[in-house]
Amino acid sequence: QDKKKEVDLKKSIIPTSQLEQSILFTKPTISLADNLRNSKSGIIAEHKRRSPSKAVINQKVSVQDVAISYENAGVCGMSVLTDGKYFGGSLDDLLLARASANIPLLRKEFIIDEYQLLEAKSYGADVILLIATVLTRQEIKQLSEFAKSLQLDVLLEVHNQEELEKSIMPSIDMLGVNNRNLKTFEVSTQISKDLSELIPNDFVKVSESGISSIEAIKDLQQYDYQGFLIGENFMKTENPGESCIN
Ligand code: IGP
Repeated sequence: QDKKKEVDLKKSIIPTSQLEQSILFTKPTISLADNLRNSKSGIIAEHKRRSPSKAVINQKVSVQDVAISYENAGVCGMSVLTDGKYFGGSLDDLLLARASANIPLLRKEFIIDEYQLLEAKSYGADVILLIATVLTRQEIKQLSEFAKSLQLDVLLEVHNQEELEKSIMPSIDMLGVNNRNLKTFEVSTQISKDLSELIPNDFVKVSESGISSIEAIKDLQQYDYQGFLIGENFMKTENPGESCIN
């Protein structure tokens, strides 16, 4: 597996002990879950240059400008893609976003190893994403408990009932339903609506992907969603933060 090799390689370049000594490692985190519970809009705005389903979204605007404009727009948090291969992101993007905005930052990555959580923390993340499709229940438990020990919030992403049922545990803060099927790239908010009543109320519910209108958000709010993860719709414009307000 490519990701595994990449993680093993990085472990030998920057050892764990060095990550733990970084200045950001000791910085208190800001809770995205708390922000979403106290917000009306519930927007989590994403920085995304490209994706497997869309070659180029925005290669021009800098991650710093995006972070500043999202913060000014009053979003609850920002998601930063750090995967290079499929999304053209990097950990440097996370660091630059951290230097530019004082809002909760989500490290958007395919996480399979505790090392990536130490990286997330030392590059300034407040929140991490775990994707149920690629993890067993045991792995979800181990990674989420480790994230909580680092004071990171945990957003767990599911796409169907089976993934949801295997993922329910106290170390998860937010449950995200991805409206995009990662295998077929098909997008429909119906999946968020269908799974809503199966998500226990102690989790903050987040609807992810393919959201492009206020109407869609209002509709999902009827199903108890408090968070809305939006990337392409903001990033495809020249000024992502401005499109956030309109
Ligand atoms: C944002 P959109 O359709 O608004 O650009 O989607 C976000 O939900 C999407 O980028 C995403 C994602 C992921 C990317 C959701 N889960 C997992 C990579 C990996």
